[in-house]
Amino acid sequence: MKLFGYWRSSATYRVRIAMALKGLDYDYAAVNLLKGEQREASYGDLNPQNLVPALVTDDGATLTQSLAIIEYLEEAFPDPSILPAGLADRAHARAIAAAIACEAQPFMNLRMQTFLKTERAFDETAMKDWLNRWAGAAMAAVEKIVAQTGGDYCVGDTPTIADACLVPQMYGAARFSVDISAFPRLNEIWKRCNALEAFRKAHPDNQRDATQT
Ligand SMILES: N[C@@H](CCC(=O)N[C@@H](CS)C(=O)NCC(=O)O)C(=O)O
Repeated sequence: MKLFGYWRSSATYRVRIAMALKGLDYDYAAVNLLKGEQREASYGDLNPQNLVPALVTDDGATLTQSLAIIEYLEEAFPDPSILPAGLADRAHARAIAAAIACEAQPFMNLRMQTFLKTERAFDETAMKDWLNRWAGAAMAAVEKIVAQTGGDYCVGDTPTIADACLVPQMYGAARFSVDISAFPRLNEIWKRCNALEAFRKAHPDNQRDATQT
């Protein structure tokens, strides 16, 4: 398999965590978002949305959207599973993943921030307010959900797709000055995940394009 991504991309980071939890090897192609390589025609052929990640499977299929890629990995390589055992818990884990991927992360996206800064004259303070208002609110809801579903991790006591989404979200939120101190349960789980080898391996700083800015 070949993963197209960027070291700091939280959506790519999710897929790297899922791959690492499942012990999967893959080739990696760095797409430098700051240089706009996601908008080059060759990459657009792979992902018409011009977003990372994309995964080319061993069968030659090109997959996009991190949650769809993670679900593919779960079905293609079910052991170890990154979904909880119970049906309701599986839905909880998917709901947390979706709350982060659909309702929190999009506000932190490069193209969104570039638009606000360059076309709407947002300064650092306005940007911080925007991110806290929208991404922060979505994360506050996840903090409440996890208070009901969580054990050591977001759902129960084993890392799942929910943790694969939470950890990159916390990393990005901290980077963009979202007040993550308001989320004690999420911080606790983030810290616990970061102590695991799979999460260490998937961390942005440990990618070979980590110096690209
Ligand atoms: N919903 C998509 C989001 C993908 C996404 O937003 N990728 C960002 C990096 S995290 C990207 O490629 N941004 C490029 C840009 O904004 O131009 C997924 O989960 O894969």
